[in-house]
Amino acid sequence: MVSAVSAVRKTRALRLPAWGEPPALADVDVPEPTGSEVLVRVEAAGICHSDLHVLDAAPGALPYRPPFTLGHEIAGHVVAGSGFEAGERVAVHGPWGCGTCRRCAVGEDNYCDRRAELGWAGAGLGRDGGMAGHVLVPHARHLVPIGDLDATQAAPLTDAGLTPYHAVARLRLGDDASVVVVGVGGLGHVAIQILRAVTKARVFAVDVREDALSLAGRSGAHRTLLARADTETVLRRETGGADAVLDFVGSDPTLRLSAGVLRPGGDLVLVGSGGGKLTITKPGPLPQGASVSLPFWGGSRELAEVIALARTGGIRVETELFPLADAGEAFDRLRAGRVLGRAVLLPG
Ligand code: FEH
Ligand code: ZN
Ligand code: ZN
Repeated sequence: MVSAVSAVRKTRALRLPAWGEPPALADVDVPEPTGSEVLVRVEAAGICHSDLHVLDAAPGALPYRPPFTLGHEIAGHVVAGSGFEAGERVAVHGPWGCGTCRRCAVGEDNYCDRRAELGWAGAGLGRDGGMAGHVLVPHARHLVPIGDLDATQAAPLTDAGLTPYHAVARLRLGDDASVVVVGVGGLGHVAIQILRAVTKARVFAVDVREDALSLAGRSGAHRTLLARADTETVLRRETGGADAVLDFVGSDPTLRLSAGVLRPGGDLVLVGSGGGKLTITKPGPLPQGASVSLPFWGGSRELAEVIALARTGGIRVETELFPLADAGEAFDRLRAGRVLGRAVLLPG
């Protein structure tokens, strides 16, 4: 007779054991869903620069309480729980808010009004995430059906697709607009595809890496520029002043470049968490009438639109796949800037 103890199934998970410690693989109990929870068998989990920020955080810098499983870019299929049939293939909307405020009520957990009270930001961000064989999702409202979309596409799209999609959705771009994408990494290359899919803008891409600019070209950029001392001059001349600049790096130099190429009345969209600074004064580095926004992730309704766009072939994430057991190598490659597109873990 199988004892009750041995009947508990185990799943392999990449955990943050404590602040400042390296992530470690561990066999943890497969959680049982109760109430509104849904248990998902993870098929793929993307790795994001924000995961590095979590790993590098000093104790107390983030409101999370380790140990917890990492991973906020998740796709797989439902095992059990309320609201979905077992076997249905889903993407997980990674920001998990309070569930009761006006923002969470419409799936905008990314802007939850009570976020400061929660002690977490979502899957793999203070709550157990999806770099594991299974993930327990608090409510079916965080799940988006993906149909036959490959999970190694759906997982990274939950952030590398959703974040640029949400950033672009806020822009009002005329058919003759010029948009500059600064930084062609996991988010930037999808941003280029989204701009080409949903706008008529001319898309200019800037990066410091030749291989990233090749990816930008393959993603549909009309013009790619290797970042140099004259890049601002060249971009100002070729765009006549950019209607929008999406900065996916967010460093001092990229913010200076972004402000410098912006057209009067243009939109500076800061997405990257590079910690760069830009002084907003009048007069100052920004042109008259400029708007600055700091979009964060996106809503679950927008995620459904991203998945629909991917299912029609409108966008496709450049991925490099790693078994979960090789997560350490994947993180090292990302930290060294040697991942083209998005690294995706396969829990197996
Ligand atoms: C997640 C958590 C905290 C900061 C930034 C992020 C992004 O990766 C979400 O797009
Ligand atoms: Zn992320
Ligand atoms: Zn909320």
